[in-house]
Amino acid sequence: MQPVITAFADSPDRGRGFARDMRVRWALAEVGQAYDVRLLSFAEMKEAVHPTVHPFGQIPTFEADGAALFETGAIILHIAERHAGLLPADSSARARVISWMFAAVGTVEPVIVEREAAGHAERDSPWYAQRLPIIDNRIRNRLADLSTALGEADWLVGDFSAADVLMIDALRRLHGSDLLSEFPGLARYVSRGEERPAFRAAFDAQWAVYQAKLAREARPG
Ligand code: GTB
Repeated sequence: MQPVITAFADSPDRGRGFARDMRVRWALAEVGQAYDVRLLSFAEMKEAVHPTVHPFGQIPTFEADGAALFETGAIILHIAERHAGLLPADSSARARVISWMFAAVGTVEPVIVEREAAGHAERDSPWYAQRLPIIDNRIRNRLADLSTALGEADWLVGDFSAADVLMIDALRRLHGSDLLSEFPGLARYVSRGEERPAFRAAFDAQWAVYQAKLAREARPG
C-alpha cells in the first residue's frame, strides 16, 4: 500500500503551497514515491480519530507500513531513510544533513512563524509596529548566518538533500516579505529549489486540491 498523508481540505493559503503538507509532497516526489492524500476539514483535524495520529490535531501526518508519523521533520527523515536520494551514504555527510534538517525546523522556521503569527494575532495591537522590526531583525540574524553557511554552494550539504527540502520550504514562507531579497544568495537558493521538477509536481498536486474545491463551490445547486 502506498503512504497516506493528510492535508487541509480547504487550505487557508488558497493553494499557494505554504501549508506543511507541501514539503512532505515534495520529499515524496523527489524519491518517486506515489501517495494518497486524506483531506481533512478543520473540525476533522480536531476529532478523536485524527489526534490518535497527530496529538495536536494538525496536518500533515504520514501513515505507511503500520507507522504513523507527525512533525514534518520526522516524516521527511523517515522518507529519506527508506528511499535513495535525500540522504548521503557517507556517515559524516549524513549527520550533517540531519543537523541541518533539525536547524530548519528548530532554528530557522520558528522565527519566520513568529512573524506570521504576530501578523495574524497582533496586527491591530498598539505594539505591533514596534514588535515587527524586532522580529524581522531576529529573522535577519538567522538568514545572515544561513547565508554565510551556504556560501556559494547550491545546496546545504553536497548534493540536494532532505535538509534542502525543509530549509527551502521554511524560507518560502518569507515570500510575502522583503526579507529574503536582502540575501540574494538565499533568494537564489530558494528559486533553485522551486525550479526542481519534484517541487513543481508537489506544488501542482496541492494546487489541484484548491482548484477542485473552487470548482465544487461554483457548481450550481
Ligand atoms: N511543527 C509541525 C510540523 O512541522 O509538522 C507544524 C504543523 C502545523 O503547523 N500544521 C498546521 C496546522 O495543522 C498547518 S501548516 N494548523 C492547524 C492547527 O494547528 O490547529 C501551517 C500553515 C497554515 C496556513 C498557512 N497559510 O495560510 O499560508 C501556512 C502554514
